[in-house]
Amino acid sequence: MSTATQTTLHTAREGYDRDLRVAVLGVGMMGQDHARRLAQLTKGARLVAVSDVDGARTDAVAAEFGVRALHDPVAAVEDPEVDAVVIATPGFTHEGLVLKALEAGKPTLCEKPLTTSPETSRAIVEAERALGRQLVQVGFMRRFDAEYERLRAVVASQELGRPLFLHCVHRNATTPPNFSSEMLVLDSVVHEVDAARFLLGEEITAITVLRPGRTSNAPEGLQDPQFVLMETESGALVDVEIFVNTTTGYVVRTELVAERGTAQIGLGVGLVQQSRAGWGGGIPADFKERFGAAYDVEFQRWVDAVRSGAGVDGPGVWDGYAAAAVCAAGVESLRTGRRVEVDLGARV
Ligand code: ISE
Repeated sequence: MSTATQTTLHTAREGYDRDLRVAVLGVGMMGQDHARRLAQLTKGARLVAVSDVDGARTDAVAAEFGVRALHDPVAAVEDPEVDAVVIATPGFTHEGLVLKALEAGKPTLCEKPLTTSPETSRAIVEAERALGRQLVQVGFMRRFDAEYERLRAVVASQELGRPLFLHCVHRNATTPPNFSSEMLVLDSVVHEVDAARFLLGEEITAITVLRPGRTSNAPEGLQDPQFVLMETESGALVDVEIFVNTTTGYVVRTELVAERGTAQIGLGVGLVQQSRAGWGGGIPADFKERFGAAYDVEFQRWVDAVRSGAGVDGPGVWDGYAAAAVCAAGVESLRTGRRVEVDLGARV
């Protein structure tokens, strides 16, 4: 590449021929994981700053990676030495930060949820549309998992015929403090919503959330497990067992039932060991372990897309909006016990 070309490739629209300078906003558990990924693994990217409402945590993580500590996340978005941002702050802060990033023309990888309501997510869809180019990718990492990609290819090839059911299992060992019954839908089932849309290539039109008997392992007042039934445009049904205090480990499994066969992912049959103690394998402790490789691929493809000027390579703001709309309907169903229809309105 000539020197003249090199000096022109330095904006989000044109792309970058040098390492992308990335700031991570929010360095709790997930943000720290992403900061490490950017600092140590992702090619073509350089972690340059971190920011968190917790000043001491910002300073500690910044020192660990030898990068700048920026205590104001908005200043981090606007910083001229930051090319792109990863948003891993709590969901309620996403709307303001994503809008700022759009205003500043900064490519953004925003952890799910895009925002906490369909209305605010829709406003972001419209703001990006007004800008005339894609700048925001949403962190639905399962789309980068090899098993999900294979299952999607099976559906797309139509070799098993029309999809009739997706049976999904989503189990966590425990929940963090203050995890509410609504969060089973907003924080956990949201992944199944996006995965179903990704696998089937269609929108969800209605959702019903049922309250089965509670496990005694769940904290007082938490409706755990829940059973979710979603309907799609083509008439396929997606059911989800969401159970987040199993005490055992992290299990995410999906079975497609189609006209001429079935296909399953997430069986977790990695290493099977035999010894005097018996035979068997391990269960991942959490999503960082189960989807670690998917996060790595997600970040690499995002950085490559931003450097090439494409902006995103994966789920965009429409996907974030659709998931927010289905989950809001799910929360309504959880509260009322009724089936709730989802109307996304016209695609913009
Ligand atoms: C968590 O926030 C995640 O995003 C995980 O992928 C999900 O499995 C878990 O249930 C959520 O709490």
